[in-house]
Amino acid sequence: MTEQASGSHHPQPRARTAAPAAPAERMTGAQALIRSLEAVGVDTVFGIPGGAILPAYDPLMDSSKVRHVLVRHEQGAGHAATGYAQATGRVGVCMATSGPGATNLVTPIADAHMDSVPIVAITGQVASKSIGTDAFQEADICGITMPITKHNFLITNPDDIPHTIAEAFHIAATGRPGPVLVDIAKDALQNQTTFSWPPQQDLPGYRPVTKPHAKQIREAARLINEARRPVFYVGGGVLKAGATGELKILAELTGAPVTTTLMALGAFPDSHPQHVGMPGMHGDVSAVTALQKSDLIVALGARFDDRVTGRLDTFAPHAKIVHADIDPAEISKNRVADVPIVGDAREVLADLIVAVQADHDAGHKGDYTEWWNHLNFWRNTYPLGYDVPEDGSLAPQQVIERIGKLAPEGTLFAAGVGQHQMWAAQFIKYEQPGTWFNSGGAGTMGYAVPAAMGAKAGRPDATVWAIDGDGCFQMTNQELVTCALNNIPIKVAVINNGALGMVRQWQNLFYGERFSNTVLHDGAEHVPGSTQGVGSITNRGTRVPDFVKLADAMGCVGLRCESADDLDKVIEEANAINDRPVVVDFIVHEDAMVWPMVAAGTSNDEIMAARDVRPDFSDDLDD
Ligand SMILES: Cc1ncc(C[n+]2csc(CCOP(=O)(O)OP(=O)(O)O)c2C)c(N)n1
Repeated sequence: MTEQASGSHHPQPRARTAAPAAPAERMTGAQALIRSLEAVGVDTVFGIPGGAILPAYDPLMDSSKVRHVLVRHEQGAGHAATGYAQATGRVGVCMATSGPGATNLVTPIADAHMDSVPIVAITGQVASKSIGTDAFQEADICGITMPITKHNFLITNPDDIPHTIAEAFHIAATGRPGPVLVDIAKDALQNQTTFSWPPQQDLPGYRPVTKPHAKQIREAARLINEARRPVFYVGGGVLKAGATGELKILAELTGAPVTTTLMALGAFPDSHPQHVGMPGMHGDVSAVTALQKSDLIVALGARFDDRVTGRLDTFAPHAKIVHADIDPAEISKNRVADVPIVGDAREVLADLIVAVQADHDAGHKGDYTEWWNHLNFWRNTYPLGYDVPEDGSLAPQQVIERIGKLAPEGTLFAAGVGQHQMWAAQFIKYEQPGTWFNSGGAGTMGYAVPAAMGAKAGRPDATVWAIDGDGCFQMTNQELVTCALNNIPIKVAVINNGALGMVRQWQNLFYGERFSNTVLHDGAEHVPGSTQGVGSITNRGTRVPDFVKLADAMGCVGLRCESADDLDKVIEEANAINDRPVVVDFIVHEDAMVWPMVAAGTSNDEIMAARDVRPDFSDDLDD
């Protein structure tokens, strides 16, 4: 079995196992590249050809194992590789030519780096003797991507192709996963080499530690059982390690509350009684406050991101920190750990289960009854909610909530960046791992459509909804053409508020309602009853472009929904179309805001449950 051969929707990067040995054969570097991709088990590559990478596209045409999906923009290829990786747990692959082809991959590579997603980007480079001469379409993509890749390689000798590809996939998928770039000079693709498999890998110094230290585990278990107000702070690393089963066992064994970050939604069922919600800038009051008032935070595959901690020097002032992460560089980076644990989240959790149980058996078990009284009070007093407009127009939260409710079992959701992303995190219930993808670290507008495309290409059996904003959608919607032509029938909900909503929200709150350059419609005051343009019920302005016509022009079905009365009917219509991509233009109110909110740079203590609604915390926990 190759490292990619066994399909599972669980997004855990696979460890490598060797493919059967192949006898040495003479061939071009380009042929060796395709054979290497086949050997590591690649089944899908997203890309666009061009001069420098052209030699690789010729043998690619003959591969019966590797499907190439011709995208419309390299950014789409990169995010598709990310979506594919997140949906399948395998390494995603994208390919581009030199110069602008490669630089168009920079954003998705940076995005994958911030969210620790295993992808391999293969780029053509100008011929080796031209490197450094400002040759046509030359860009130093290794230099450019140095800080945003886990590792990158420049190949100028065809003999290096097989082992470098093997190493690239190994690095991308193991330890803390991440993007690896392989830049190959054109002459290395054209020249002859000898191909044999498996190649000899040479990665001195690359030895990710997966097994946690027993002493640290015992210490963590002791703290868990001694704590009065513990919280499990679960990050995306738990999903990547495939550790959700172990997490559930440990959580139930201890009885402690669990929060799952934006990158970890689905790692612990939203409906589980111990789930206190998502922390962060737009997290649940209960989750933010649980961390803030805790006396012990057990961070698992999470990185104390500023969106979670708020103002760092006021974050969780009474908490001791157990921090488990596969990447030692994360530990004590933002918040000093009392108990640092380096290891794979699955192994950490498995060992913690044994250690906590041993303490219980010895008569030491935490009593969190009092803590749960507080948690339940916050949970019940400040639940998520939204206002439904009185004029019959659509509330964006309601649209997203209904899409979640009406989605077939096992639906995958990919979001763009903005208000709709936060509402998709808040109002869709995630019960299973690997069902929610978004650009958490980088916050890349334009992520949703191509990521959904990649997810659907990797998991054709699953329904895939992209929840997108009208701003985001206009950045990468051209990949719907790719979807239409390649039988990748995704569904896209454009939450069309006629504005760059999240930025507008900040202008609303922090810039005195001066809406500088956040209006996407034509600005015209709507005349009631007018048939001009779209958005004839709600709001002002004609929405340009008309997304229904645009969808139609791209070979998709275009639907529109403007009123709450039609909402379920339109969503069900979209759910029933499985032979083509569908775009639904949901015309929603432009004034809705995302709540709760911890304003950037302020303390989590300042969380606002809604506009002018500051939760009242009894201070009896601040001892
Ligand atoms: C590539 C990129 N450019 C700019 C931003 C800054 N930004 C964050 S959210 C946002 C508005 C998004 O608007 P839209 O897609 O309509 O979503 P909404 O917030 O209205 O739901 C902008 C411009 C970004 N995150 N990414």
